[in-house]
Amino acid sequence: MTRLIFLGPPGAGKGTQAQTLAKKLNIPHISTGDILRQAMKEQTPLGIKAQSYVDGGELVPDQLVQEMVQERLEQPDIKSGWILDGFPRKVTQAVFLQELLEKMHQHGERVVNLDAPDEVVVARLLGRGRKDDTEEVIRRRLEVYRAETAPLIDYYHDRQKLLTINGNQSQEEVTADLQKIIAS
Ligand code: B4P
Repeated sequence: MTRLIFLGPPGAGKGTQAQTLAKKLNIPHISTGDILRQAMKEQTPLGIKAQSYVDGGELVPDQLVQEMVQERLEQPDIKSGWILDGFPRKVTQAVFLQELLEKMHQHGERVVNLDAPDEVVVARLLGRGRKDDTEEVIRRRLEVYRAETAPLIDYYHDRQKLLTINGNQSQEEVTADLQKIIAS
């Protein structure tokens, strides 16, 4: 049973790899960024509340994201495994997730830390050009990553759940490393 969390700075390849792997393993890819972007596009109450945070490169408040993730993890398709991409992004979210997974008997997850240097991720994101991919917003997302998300590396390392992969390789090389590490 594959239950994976993807961690890493913006642009490290979380979304890219999570999507590829989920397809290969035929399990759901749950991306909080994608769910938020869809909600913003449809102008749902969640999307309206989230918009200014995402546009500014800030994290959306925990309660909104946590409710969204809980709702998604309560769908029947997660029984065969899942990949969480972009959640948790803070220690408070990680604690919430751990309690939720234990309650749902869905624990045993592993955490993939996908890393790449700042210059590489900035160049990738500028090349993609999403609305929140301007240089100023990318710099803010990196600051938020270092302050809020990077502490999760120690958090999961201490719990013996952490696997680290070099994201500064071609997409195919990263996928190959991922498949090796998951199989081991
Ligand atoms: P996300 O959608 O999660 O965006 P991201 O961190 O920028 O990474 P993404 O997964 O999209 O990019 P990837 O590295 O795959 O979050 C967006 C916003 O939503 C956040 O800023 C926040 O506001 C909000 N949010 C989401 N989750 C939240 C949470 N839990 N709590 C609070 N707020 C939350 O790819 C980037 C680019 O690199 C692509 O163009 C790709 O093609 C390219 N690329 C990937 N791998 C490559 C490789 N190996 N070589 C070359 N290019 C590569």
